[in-house]
Amino acid sequence: MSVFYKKRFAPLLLLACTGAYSCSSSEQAAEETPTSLKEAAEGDFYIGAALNYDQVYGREEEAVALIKEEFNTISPENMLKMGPIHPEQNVYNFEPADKYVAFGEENDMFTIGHTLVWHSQAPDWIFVDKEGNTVGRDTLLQRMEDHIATVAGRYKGKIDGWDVVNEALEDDGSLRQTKWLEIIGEEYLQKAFEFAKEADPEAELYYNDYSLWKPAKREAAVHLVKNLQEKGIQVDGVGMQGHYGIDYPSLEDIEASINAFADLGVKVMITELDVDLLPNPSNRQGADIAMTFEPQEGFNPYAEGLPDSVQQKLTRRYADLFELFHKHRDKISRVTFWGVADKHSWLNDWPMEGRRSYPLLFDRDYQPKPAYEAVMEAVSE
Ligand code: 9MR
Repeated sequence: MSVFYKKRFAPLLLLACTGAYSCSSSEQAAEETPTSLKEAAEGDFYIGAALNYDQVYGREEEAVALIKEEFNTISPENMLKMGPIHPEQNVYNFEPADKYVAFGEENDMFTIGHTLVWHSQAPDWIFVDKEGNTVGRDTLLQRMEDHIATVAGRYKGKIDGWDVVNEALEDDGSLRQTKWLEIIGEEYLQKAFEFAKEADPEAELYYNDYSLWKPAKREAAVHLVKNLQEKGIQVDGVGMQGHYGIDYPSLEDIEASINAFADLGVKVMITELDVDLLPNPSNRQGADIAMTFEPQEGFNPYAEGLPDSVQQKLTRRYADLFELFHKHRDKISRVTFWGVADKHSWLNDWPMEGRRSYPLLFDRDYQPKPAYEAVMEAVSE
């Protein structure tokens, strides 16, 4: 019996097994069959999704129902980033973030904060003075501290884990040349973690990045975390953003990184998971949002729907990924999808606008895809 079949019919069997009726062993087995992703992975890792504005405002009922049913951890896709929440020096836009955090609390979910320090979506004001000149090191450190104290402080005890620093590395393993690095120097990494610890001593603190399966980037992330640990800085986990393709990266590369980060004694998390199966306009891999392309003919091949053969490839890919995650369930604390249903995925517009993308487990009508079933099977083993 397929998992999806059992998911739909388990409640009926459960009903039939109560009262005067006794159950056969297959009926009993169906009773124990998990009926959601979170239930299937219970005891192994949390399973989550990133929420968008409509979802936290309750404007997308079908998605909200799925989130409550399937997931036990949530991430904010955009509302806690520095630009949206702190658009001007003395202006904070807390409302969407408050709603997000309240949703997590009401539904008893492991609630993630994303993200305190990132080069992208940092508001322009933060790096310049009133005359538009680049600020000095002390000023930027002060602003960073104020931001972290205000935002992480506001959600103290409510946000369970923070992506403290996001995407500080280039794919070749060098430190990304950002304003944070340019103005403060390498110490900005340490400071971000220190300020976060001060703002909420109980929250878990993470380093989060994409393409951490690449050997050079893996080594660099290990070095980065080790460096912080040697300075006595608390780092609780590494988030491996899972912006993967249908045929890259290899499972071996992902596995090597899971092992390398676990060897540091920190939690490993698969964050931002989605599988892109649309044609690749360049050789790009990863999630550098600055890398975009003008729409071109031939690059939106599944505008009318996904052929069965491609659906099957996606299903196989998800099965392979989750078999790997299941194998390493002693190291992995959380797997979070970057979105709920295909409809709203950022991959409909990146790296090329207006495409029809199919990267998640739920289709545009919020129905589970065959890949959902494959994931249920893989984590239920
Ligand atoms: O999914 C997010 C998209 O809606 C935003 O426009 C974009 C720019 O802020 O960020 C996307 O999320 C990114 C995440 O915050 C960090 N890793 C890469 C993700 C995909 O770009």
